[in-house]
Amino acid sequence: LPCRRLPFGARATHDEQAAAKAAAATADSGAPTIFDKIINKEIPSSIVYEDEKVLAFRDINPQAPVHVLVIPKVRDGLTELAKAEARHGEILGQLLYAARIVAEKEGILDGFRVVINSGPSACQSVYHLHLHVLGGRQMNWPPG
Ligand code: TR5
Repeated sequence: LPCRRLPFGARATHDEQAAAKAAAATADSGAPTIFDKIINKEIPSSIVYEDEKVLAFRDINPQAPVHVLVIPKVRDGLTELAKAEARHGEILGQLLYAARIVAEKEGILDGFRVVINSGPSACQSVYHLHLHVLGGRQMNWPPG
């Protein structure tokens, strides 16, 4: 099935569903992504948190009042979570802890969601592993 992407709060119209169907699901090619340019500051982003290993910046198409992406500065084969190996354990833990730091900075420690889309069936669109940190509104379950 095609990956449906809707603006926050919107319901799919017939046209939007048709457009979503027309858009082929992206697959993991291993090519550099737009996130490399964000890491290198070649294109601007709204940085929320940064340390030696991790960068967190606001999603350009927010799905909640708070929507921050947390990424490893070095991709090291982590195009998607499906590609994770035992050697990635340390950076995976650092990313998850950075998500908690972001939630605290954004004032949403009382309730927030961390999402990783892995692969076309999960609507992953950028193949550089990233955690979505979402909050600032009631998050519903199940996700779409
Ligand atoms: O769909 P997945 O889970 O792969 O998440 C990728 C996320 O990257 C989406 O939520 C996009 O909105 C977000 N994204 C894409 C671009 C971008 C961005 N967030 C911040 N800045 C961005 N720039 C400058 N360019 C993008 N193409």
